[in-house]
Amino acid sequence: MHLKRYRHENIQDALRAVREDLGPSALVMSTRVVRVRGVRGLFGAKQFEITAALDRPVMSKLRQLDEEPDVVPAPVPVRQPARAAAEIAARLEAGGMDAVLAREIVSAYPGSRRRAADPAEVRALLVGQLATLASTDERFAPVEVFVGPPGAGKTTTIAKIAAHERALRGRKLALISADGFRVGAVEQLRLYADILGSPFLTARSADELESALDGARRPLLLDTAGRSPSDDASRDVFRVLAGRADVRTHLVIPATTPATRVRSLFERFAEARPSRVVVTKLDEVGSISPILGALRAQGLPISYLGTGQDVPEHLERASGGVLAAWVTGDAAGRREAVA
Ligand SMILES: Nc1nc2c(ncn2[C@@H]2O[C@H](COP(=O)(O)OP(=O)(O)OP(=O)(O)O)[C@@H](O)[C@H]2O)c(=O)[nH]1
Ligand SMILES: [Mg+2]
Repeated sequence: MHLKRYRHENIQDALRAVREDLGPSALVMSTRVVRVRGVRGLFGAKQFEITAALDRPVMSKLRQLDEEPDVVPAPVPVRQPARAAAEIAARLEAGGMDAVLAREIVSAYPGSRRRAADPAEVRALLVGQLATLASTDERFAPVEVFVGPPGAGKTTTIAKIAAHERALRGRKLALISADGFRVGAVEQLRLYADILGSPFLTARSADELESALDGARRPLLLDTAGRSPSDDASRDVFRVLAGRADVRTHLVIPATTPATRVRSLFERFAEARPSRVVVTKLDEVGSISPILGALRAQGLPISYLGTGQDVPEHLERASGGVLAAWVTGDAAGRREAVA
């Protein structure tokens, strides 16, 4: 596979350079803002960098979304005498895990073996228990909707998912922005659609949304406005979506949300009827554990994890293995090792 990087002052120029150099079948692997090399960079000058590939790549650096991560042995040191159940629970709690969840995980461990807890077995237990917090969706719903508080990472998550799908399966998912009033917000998604060659539509009213949903090919990803869920425009969007059977709605929550605020966030977005949760900004917190406990109480499975700003690299599909890696700190360690 032929990978090349293009750096320009703005993303349109970078994109044009990709197309001129590699042709229309070029595949955009990632986009990011980087500091300009040399003296200008010292003064804070930035450029857009696009990494593009010529043919359909083997995604060697990207983890396949459906793939379980290679499970690294748990960093539970083997110690004699072996750790008892209470100690394992205490360790999980010390990592910030909600006490109820920690005790529940440990209580699933066979009582007779608790005094001789084998690290690999504890790890397997953790994976098994955390798998209950992850969604098991193998396919896209016809309409995948993303709602959530301002700046949660809705648009970025959509771009990451669409880019993965394009890279892994060559499929161009349609993107719709129901954020029609905020020019900048529309342009952000339009730009990603342009980069990926995805069909793109905007909707500024309930009627426009109905016809966009009816007209666009499936599966499609729908971006919503980062405004209060109780304002009229948001309600219009939620009303249209509530009337449709082909919709799956993800509530996007930054991992930086205090656990005590998770419940009120769910209440605020109840009208949007989310059935999945996306947890973003995992790279910005010390531990995933506090928010996991809070999410578990809400009973909605986690679909994706946002683990940084880069599109599409910083996205993982939630699974028991992935969540366990974030709980134990292995995932963050791996991320730093790659960076
Ligand atoms: N560190 C980090 N930043 C993220 C992540 N996901 C998104 N962001 C950043 O968060 C900021 C907001 O992301 P958007 O995708 O625009 O968020 P949004 O929910 O669409 O925002 P509104 O449409 O304004 O409500 C951007 O600077 C993103 O790069 C993540 O997983 N980690
Ligand atoms: Mg947005």
